[in-house]
Amino acid sequence: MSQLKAFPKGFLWGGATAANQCEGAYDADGRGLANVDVVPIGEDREAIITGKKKMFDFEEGYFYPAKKSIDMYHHFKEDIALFGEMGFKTYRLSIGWTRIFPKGDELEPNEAGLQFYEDLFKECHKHGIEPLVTITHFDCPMHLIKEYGGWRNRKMLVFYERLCRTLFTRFKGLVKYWLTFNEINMILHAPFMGAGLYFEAGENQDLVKYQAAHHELVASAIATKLAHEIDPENKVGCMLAAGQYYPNTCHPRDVWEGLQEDRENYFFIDVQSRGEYPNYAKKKWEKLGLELEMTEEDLTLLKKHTVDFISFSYYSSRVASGEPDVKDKTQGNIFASIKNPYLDASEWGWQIDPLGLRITLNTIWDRYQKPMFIVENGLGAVDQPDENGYVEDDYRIDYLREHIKAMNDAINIDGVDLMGYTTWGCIDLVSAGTGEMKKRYGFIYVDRDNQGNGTLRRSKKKSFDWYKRVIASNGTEL
Ligand code: P53
Repeated sequence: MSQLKAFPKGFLWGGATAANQCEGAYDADGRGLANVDVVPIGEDREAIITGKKKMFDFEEGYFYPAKKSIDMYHHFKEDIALFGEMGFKTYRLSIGWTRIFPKGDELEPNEAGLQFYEDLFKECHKHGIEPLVTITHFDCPMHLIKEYGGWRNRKMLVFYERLCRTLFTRFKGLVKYWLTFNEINMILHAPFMGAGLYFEAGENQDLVKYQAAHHELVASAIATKLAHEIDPENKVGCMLAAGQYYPNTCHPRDVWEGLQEDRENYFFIDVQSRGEYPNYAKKKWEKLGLELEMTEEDLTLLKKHTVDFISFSYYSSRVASGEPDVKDKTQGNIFASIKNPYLDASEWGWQIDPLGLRITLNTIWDRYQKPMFIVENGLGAVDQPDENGYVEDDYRIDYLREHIKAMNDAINIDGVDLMGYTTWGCIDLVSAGTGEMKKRYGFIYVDRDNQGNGTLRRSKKKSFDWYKRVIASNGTEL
């Protein structure tokens, strides 16, 4: 055990989940179908989440893990009590859009869906936990995809605004931290899962993706505006899938490539945080011959309603090469990256780099000077439970300890402003990338396998008590 300087007073320790990866109950109480429901486990998954293979409904011969997930819809009291026992200060969760608006374009919300989240937020407060709410974590109502083409359509602004107004009004006083879009840059890498985009043959995919991104960015600004109007206490954040690119060598060509790759991700945050499209983006569209549709009013909204804080997920750093023949890519991640020979990797090939987190924190801080929030970090691993469901997950503890130390260095040595830390999948849940249950991140084990077998029983892993002590000591006992 090492002694460290404490984290700032009021630091928001906790854990994170996403609706479709844990709630299950996909058709309960009037919930409508969403893109995240119809992505099956198995070899077609990647083609589906990237918008190459069409899957707009459940089909024979596939298993859809999100239908039931870990059924948190019916277990949330038990689960939140366990988070409370660990001493969580915050719990990041997302709203299932189709629980509130089953089709997406209705004028009136579904009361049962609102009541579910109201009960859930009240349960959080009962345990002294501040909810941190992602408005959309990859989900888009299927009806909006079939009728309007998802985020490619400008009408989405109206539907999203209605969702936000409903949430901010109904949950005023219960929720004050909001994230507009989970991993907004994922639209470029997983366009169907991230934004309900399916591509027709021969279509200019770049144009569709950037037009959809523009709609999301304006929607995010509208949400920020509304959140502040409805309750000045509200704090709104953007959310980036982060991870610094390193050049593969010190060849300037590789450094240049790394800069380009980083910009592809920071592009979104540049807009949400600084309020303007960066020149490099405009030049890129010009070069690709993309003419995006945007109004003066859009640009004013972007300029005026920038975010209060910057949140991001961090699992790994990445490597870029400007040399066309370098193809040694890591696996298991829709973000392309070259292998870094200095790093170990998880069982899914995600490279482990705690110093990369410190580098990423400093880079984002230097770029924006806004408070930051790490809202996802963790190790997806295979766990071996004993007959009581106990797992000795020292590998997970090691991963988290090193990342928490890196955060501590960034705060106490480098002086970045970090509000909080929520580990990903604080309770085991369905993997977004692969659809597996076997890829576990939790402090709490859930008895369920890739095929959907299991009792759903919850049990504490070794990391449960470890994280409890980390929080109780405000990060000094690791
Ligand atoms: P899984 C890829 C790269 C970075 C973040 O991922 C990613 C992904 C998607 O696989 O997504 C985030 O479950 C996302 C979560 C997701 C988590 O990372 O594939 O916000 O929904 O579960 C971990 O191991």
